[in-house]
Amino acid sequence: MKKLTRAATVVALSAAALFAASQEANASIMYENNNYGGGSYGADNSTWMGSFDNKTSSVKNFGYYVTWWQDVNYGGAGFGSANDYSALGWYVPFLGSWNDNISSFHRG
Ligand SMILES: [Ca+2]
Repeated sequence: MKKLTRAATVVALSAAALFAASQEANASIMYENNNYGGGSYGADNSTWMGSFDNKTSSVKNFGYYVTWWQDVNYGGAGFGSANDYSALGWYVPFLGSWNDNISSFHRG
């Protein structure tokens, strides 16, 4: 019984490690609220974010340089950075607010 418990713990830890690795492998994780709150959407690249279109309010990049676009398929105004932004409406003060405006993005 003790052996089984230990095996189950190892499996659970491995699953957690894999999940963490897959999250960090994303170029960007977008959050629907400021300060990385609410629902999230993560990917290296996305030409269209589906139901997350125009919902991003904060973003983490894990050190990757990422370019965001205000329209789908990398269209409209673009902005690139490797920084994290806890409130896009405040920290990217050009071409209007980027809060609730990102429609596509790609690494690089
Ligand atoms: Ca948009």
